[in-house]
Amino acid sequence: MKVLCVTCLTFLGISFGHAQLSPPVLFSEMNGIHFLEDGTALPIWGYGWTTDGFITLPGPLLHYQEGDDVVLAFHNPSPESHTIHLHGLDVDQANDGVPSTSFYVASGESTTYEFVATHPGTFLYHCHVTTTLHLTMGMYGMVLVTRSDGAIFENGPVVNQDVPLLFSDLEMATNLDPVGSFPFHDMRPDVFMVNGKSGSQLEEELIWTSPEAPTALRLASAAYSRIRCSFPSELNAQLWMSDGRAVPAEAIDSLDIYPGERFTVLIQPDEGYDGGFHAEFLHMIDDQLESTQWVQVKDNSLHPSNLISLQEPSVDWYPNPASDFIQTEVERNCKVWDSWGRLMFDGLIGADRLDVSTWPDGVYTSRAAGGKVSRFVVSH
Ligand SMILES: [Cu+2]
Repeated sequence: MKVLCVTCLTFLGISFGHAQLSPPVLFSEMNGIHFLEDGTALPIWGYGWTTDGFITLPGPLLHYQEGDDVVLAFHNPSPESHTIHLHGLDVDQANDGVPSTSFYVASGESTTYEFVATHPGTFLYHCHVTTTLHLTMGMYGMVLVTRSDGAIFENGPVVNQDVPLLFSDLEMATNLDPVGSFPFHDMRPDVFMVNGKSGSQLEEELIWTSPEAPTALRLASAAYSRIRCSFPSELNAQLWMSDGRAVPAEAIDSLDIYPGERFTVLIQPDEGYDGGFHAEFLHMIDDQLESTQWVQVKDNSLHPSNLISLQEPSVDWYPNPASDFIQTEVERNCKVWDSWGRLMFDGLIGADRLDVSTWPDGVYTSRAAGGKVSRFVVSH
């Protein structure tokens, strides 16, 4: 199978024929800026796409399909050595990014990490050079491996969306002075984040759910704290996967996530639900509650742009797979995202077919104005 991550290249208006297909390149830098809730600009190290040109906290989501032959290209123009450790993925030793057993990517060097995405699930990646420091400076992100049929694993439950939630924390003093950082066992994080956001910034991460199909929360922690999620009963939360493998499903009202752990929790609140859940950050040594972050969850019938959402059928695309053009039977407004969650189209589909001839091969997700989700495949 082809690597899906070439989709990001379309945002530069670049389209590649098969012969010229090249993987997108992740790069590392040590001169990034991350804005805290109060507007403070904090220095970070981290990863970004060379096509974007900047690093982010957390690093970009690496999203693959089960079975993909992944080629992850990595360039390190930063002044120090880094790696990409594929945390939890079944990769061979040469590709696992632990420098002592594989290799460093020194300043100015490039490499490719290659592996097969054998198991669907939630994973992490992070730099494995002086790990404690490089990780707390921001060198981490999530890897998500999904299936094209929407099931979270073979014969598992089908979900209508995946919501990555990556927990992390940092200590401002360390980021402001990484060279002079003190013994790490004394470290006391003072910024607590979900997808790099805290407090009011988290309003951007609001989760819209549908009562008709579960939403998969892809939970992972790169934090120094222990994370405790408390799920109200109205969310009907069920634990289905742990560390990239299926576990016997069970209803849960809370979940502890230790550093490096990943879980898949399905939620399916009723129509009209308007709430969310707490994520508490507890210090690993003295168990003190350091911070509580709030993740909002609303039923999509409450969406302001959503008038008769739940009565709207999903968008039926044809032909599917498509190579040149794709269209719908009924004229409707919809949005289309690629597998990286980037908006590919936003508008009215009907008499005018959608030209996908330059879109890279892959699975695309569409959502009608009504909020229903459907998927189609582009294959050339
Ligand atoms: Cu590093």
